[in-house]
Amino acid sequence: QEVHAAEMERTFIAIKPDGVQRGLISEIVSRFERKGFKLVAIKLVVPSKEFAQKHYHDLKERPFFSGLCDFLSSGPVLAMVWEGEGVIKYGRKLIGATDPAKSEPGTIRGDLAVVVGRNIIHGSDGPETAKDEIALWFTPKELVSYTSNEEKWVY
Ligand code: FUP
Repeated sequence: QEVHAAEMERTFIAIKPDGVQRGLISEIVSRFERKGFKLVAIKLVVPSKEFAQKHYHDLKERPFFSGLCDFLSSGPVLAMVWEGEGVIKYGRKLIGATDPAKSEPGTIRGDLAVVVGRNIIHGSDGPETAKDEIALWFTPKELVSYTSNEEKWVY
């Protein structure tokens, strides 16, 4: 089966400051890698509060909005773009439910987090937000185009 890179779906995934501080980068990145998804952009950044507010603009009416934005801007965030068939939906599946108390064991939040305010990772929830979030966090030049040797075995 031939799948062309141009048709491939992309999603924005970020390890939040708690995940970075806890040393969970390699654990989380490896779950996406081993699944067969392809990393096309990655960088470590400390977002400003204004930037965090842009990222979470959909939640601005929620009572936890300010605390959430303070938290996201409190330290380094590992921002990434992952590519692959169905990566938006399946990325959410790998991540697990928003509240780690409800996420299944085997998921990232289910295995590695306890409370909703420190749920270690973000993943785009649909094609529109994926597009917007990738554009917010990365310039087009930062999205690297390459052929991974594994691709012909994944697809
Ligand atoms: P998710 O897409 O799973 O990250 O969930 P949401 O977009 O609904 O929420 C974004 C972030 O807000 C969560 F990761 C954690 C925080 N949050 C709270 O702190 N309290 C809540 O009740 C819900 C979300």
